[in-house]
Amino acid sequence: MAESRLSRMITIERHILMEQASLPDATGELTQLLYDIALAGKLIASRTTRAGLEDILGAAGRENVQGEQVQKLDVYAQNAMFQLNDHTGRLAVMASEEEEDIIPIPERYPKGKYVLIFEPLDGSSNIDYNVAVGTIFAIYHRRTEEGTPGKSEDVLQKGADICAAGYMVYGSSTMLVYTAGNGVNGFTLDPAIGEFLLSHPNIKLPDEPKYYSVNQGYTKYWTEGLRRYTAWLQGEEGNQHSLSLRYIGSMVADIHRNLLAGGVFFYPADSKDPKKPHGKLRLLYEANPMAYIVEQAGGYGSTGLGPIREVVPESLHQRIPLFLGNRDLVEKAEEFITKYDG
Ligand code: FDP
Repeated sequence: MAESRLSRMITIERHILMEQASLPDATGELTQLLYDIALAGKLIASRTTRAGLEDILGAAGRENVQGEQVQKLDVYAQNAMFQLNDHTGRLAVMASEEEEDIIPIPERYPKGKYVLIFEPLDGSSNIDYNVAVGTIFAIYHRRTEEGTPGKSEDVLQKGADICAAGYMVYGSSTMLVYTAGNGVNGFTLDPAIGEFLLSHPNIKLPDEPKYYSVNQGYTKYWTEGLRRYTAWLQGEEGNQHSLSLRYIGSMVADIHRNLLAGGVFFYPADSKDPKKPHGKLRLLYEANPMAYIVEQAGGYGSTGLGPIREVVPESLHQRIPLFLGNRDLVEKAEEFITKYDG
């Protein structure tokens, strides 16, 4: 008898459990943690699709028609990620792009063996314009003693030590893309049944890339190496091929597109703001998880001088230049930077 379509349907829960079964030492805790993050993603997705309505129904800080406090979306996303994960006993500590310090697990709850680092709402300056935004997360094993409250050293780990990472993108549909070191898989939220269903198994960057993505409005703040590299992407500087430019300005959405279509996303160091000599994006919340995902899909993540995931973090909100995408395109950036800016 032919296999039915329903029996081929793989929910994220089933997929994570299948991955867990292939790891002999797995206890199921990472599985549960990923599932809680997926649930936070569903909650955030349901809010992002109502973003404009919340404005009509009540401004942030006031009550909406249901008598609830209306929160800004980034505050809501922060709370969803925190509150779904603070009490489960799976985490030692958390850190978020939205919070200045590490986020301890409240005293009354048990402390677990994992560390969760997240960017609750990436691309938030786009929300008012109905452009896709996202949530990014990275999971590490704690370094400090089990059962005790987690510390900064649990959070300040190299990207090379990540054990799982992913993102949710709230776009024309909501997708969750994650890797636990065994390839990258993408799930699309079916709003009718409230489940993430496997829609993009084993994502690999296509060999023939299509796009380059950068805020080219900042060209005048760039080094010579960066300008020449961008010209190379446009089919100059001895390159026979040119790529198309696509830049949304929402990192998750930009990288998601390039992951599926092939290409390179970069947010380099520039001289625009002397207070930000290393660009805008954060090592812990954005660069490391995205580099891990891109590398699991066959690509490469670089600072322009070497692998992002080898950088030893010095502070929680450290910024870093980044180049992410097809390996040959990223290595070319390193080549230009070394040659002209080194
Ligand atoms: P946003 O400030 O809207 O949260 O994380 C920062 C980020 O967005 C990225 O998502 C995005 O790629 C970048 O900033 C856009 O910055 P520019 O406007 O400087 O290009």
